[in-house]
Amino acid sequence: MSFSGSWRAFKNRERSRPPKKSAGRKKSVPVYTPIADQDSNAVVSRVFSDGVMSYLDETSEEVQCSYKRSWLKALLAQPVPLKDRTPVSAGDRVRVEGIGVQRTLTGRTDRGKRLSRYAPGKDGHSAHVMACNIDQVLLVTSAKEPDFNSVFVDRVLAACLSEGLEILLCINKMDLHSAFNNELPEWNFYQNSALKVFEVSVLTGQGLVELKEAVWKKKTAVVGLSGAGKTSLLRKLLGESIGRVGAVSSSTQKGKHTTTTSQLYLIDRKRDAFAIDTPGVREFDPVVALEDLGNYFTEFRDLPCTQNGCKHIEGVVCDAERLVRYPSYRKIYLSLRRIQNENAT
Ligand SMILES: Nc1nc2c(ncn2[C@@H]2O[C@H](COP(=O)(O)OP(=O)(O)OP(=O)(O)O)[C@@H](O)[C@H]2O)c(=O)[nH]1
Ligand SMILES: [Mg+2]
Ligand SMILES: [Zn+2]
Repeated sequence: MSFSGSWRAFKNRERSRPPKKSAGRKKSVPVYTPIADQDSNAVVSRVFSDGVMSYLDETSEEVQCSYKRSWLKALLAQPVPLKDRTPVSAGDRVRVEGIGVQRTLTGRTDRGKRLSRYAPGKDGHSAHVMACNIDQVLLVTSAKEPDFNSVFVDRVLAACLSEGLEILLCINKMDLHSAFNNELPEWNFYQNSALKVFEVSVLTGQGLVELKEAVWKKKTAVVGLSGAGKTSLLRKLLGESIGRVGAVSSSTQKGKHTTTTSQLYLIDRKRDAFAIDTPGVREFDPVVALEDLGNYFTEFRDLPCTQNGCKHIEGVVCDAERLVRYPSYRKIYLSLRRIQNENAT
């Protein structure tokens, strides 16, 4: 099967098909069953509108395949609280059948830990699963160009903590950082928390040995704002031939969205280690329950008002307001509340 339009257009095509002659008889809902891990034989490396690229376990060859139609239909018929933007994502364990240009994806295993954000669309928000079956997230920020953004960090942290993912916080472009009057860096809060923080520079090589050690044997998703240097870093860690690197705009100091879709790179042919480069996103709204957001701001947990069920929002003066990350919490809470209200209507 092949379809050259968008994923949404494909779904609509499925819906708008004329009723079959058997209309009137009760329609059976196609049965969807995830495959067992031992029945998978490939890992998805990249997702397109009409199919995927995946690495075959046996040869590590990266091959293109389309979706088996009946499988896709059954998957789409599943009732879920929040739809996924695409049927599979980078890191998914799948079964690929056939050879050459006839290869089809015929099944997907149940997923392990994933990194997701809300993705806006015409019919409300869906879940953009940026990477799945991962152990950890390498959150790449930069000291400058673009400026360090702690709200973005807190958004990704919430997504990781809700999934139980390990977090490596990387501050890249340390060559552009200058500490005036011994001022504490903007990421000082995180250095004093339980997070692993790596100050690095692709340009000078600072901190890269330690970072390589931390990703070498793991399944890692690399995430961050456009232009922070995710692909540049991966090139240093995995080899210069991968991906494309793009300059930061000199007027806005923002990246130009050089990486446009998640791409998995195998580190270990035995499928035990890989890194997924993700596209720099402008917005990152973590897919977490609103009432749980406070749990991911660990310093809020022991506040007396938290113990009394306060969500630190409704205009009542509360203990959380004096905390460093309160403005960040409030921003994320309000954007999630807006999205979840929109999706409910
Ligand atoms: N000064 C300096 N520049 C760097 C460093 N690392 C990366 N850059 C530059 O930053 C720019 C953006 O790098 P990319 O690797 O494309 O950034 P990205 O995070 O992958 O961006 P997207 O793919 O758009 O999400 C390029 O011009 C890099 O050369 C660094 O350590 N220091
Ligand atoms: Mg990139
Ligand atoms: Zn409170």
